[in-house]
Amino acid sequence: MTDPDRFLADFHKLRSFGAAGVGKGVVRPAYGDADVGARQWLASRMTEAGLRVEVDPMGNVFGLAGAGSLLVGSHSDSQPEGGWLDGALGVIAGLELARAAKETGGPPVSCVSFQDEEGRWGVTTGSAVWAGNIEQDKADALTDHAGIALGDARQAMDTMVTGPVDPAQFGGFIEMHIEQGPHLDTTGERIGVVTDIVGIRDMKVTFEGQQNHAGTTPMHLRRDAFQALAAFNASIEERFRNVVTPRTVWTIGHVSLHPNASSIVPGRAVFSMQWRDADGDRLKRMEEIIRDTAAEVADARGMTLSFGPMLGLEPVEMDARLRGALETGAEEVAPARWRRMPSGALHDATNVSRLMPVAMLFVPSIDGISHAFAEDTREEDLVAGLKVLDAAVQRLRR
Ligand code: HGY
Ligand code: MN
Ligand code: MN
Repeated sequence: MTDPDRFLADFHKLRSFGAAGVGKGVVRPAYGDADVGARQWLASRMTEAGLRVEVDPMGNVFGLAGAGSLLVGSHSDSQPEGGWLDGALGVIAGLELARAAKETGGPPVSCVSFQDEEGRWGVTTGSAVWAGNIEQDKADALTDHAGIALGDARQAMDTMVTGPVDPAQFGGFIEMHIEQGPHLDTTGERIGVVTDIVGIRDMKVTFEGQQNHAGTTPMHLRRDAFQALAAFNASIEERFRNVVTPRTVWTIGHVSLHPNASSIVPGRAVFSMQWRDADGDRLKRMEEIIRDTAAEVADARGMTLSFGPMLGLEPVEMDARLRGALETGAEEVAPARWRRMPSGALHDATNVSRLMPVAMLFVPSIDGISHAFAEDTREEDLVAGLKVLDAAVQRLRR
């Protein structure tokens, strides 16, 4: 039997690595001291639970229970400003299920914490490399916003690495997560069983103009990289209108202006362009609009334009058998207070679906807030999610 108190205690302990900000905030970016410290602690908890710890070259930490086991987990790195639940929930739930299975002699459960799910270097990088969605040498060449290469950063975990971890030993993967959106909180439902996960595209765009004096350069002679970015943004909002649906999202979340000073016409703007949708064709159409619009803006304003590597993941559907077990578990634990729903956030399950059947369940996010210090969920809902997962694992054994 899983132990809710032990589960919650481990959860609060994990939060102490990188605890920050008000409330239950966490700053635990991939390969930083807090992240590596958390992974060392997780490995020790897995060992205490009788699991065999293996760590692959990316720093994905596995607690192994043997051939044919179900893999349960998520990620323990965070956004630059994150909450205590994103990823951590699935990791600690996996640890508790694996531990309970060892204690009771139940069906074997292995657990995992994937590395860099939050994409300091890309999109769900640790599971992407493990699943073969991106080759290790290509991933190693990616740089974060500070210019640090993944290949250098991952050396922070070298002492923990044991070698490649064979995916063939797992019968399937289940990831529990917070919803990170408003739907369950708004309806008062307690569990979401995921039907599918959207696809994503993400790339850096650079406009290079002419750095110059902000007092003496006449407006008509400027080649202002910020103004190019502003014009690009206004134009894509307009051009996307006939292409997108209410579920389509796009974000310019990171902007770097050079040299970023009040009295200098900016010479360079580097920004992230990310878009998500459940339809691969629509993602492609949006890419065309982005590339064409950027080229037109660059042309009209005398800019040099360049694009970084485009990273992406395709939309994926959840496995019917695993999903059915979660649905039955949800009805047992929260009768008539659960729903089927798509995921607008990306998850490690997308990558793992290349290797084995996958499924996911959600618990509510208070006020729908995530990727922020204010992220939270009622503890009774965290425990309800654990119980659904437990019920599903028992059912899958039969
Ligand atoms: O951005 C995402 O969807 C995820 O939290 N990495
Ligand atoms: Mn997450
Ligand atoms: Mn996240």
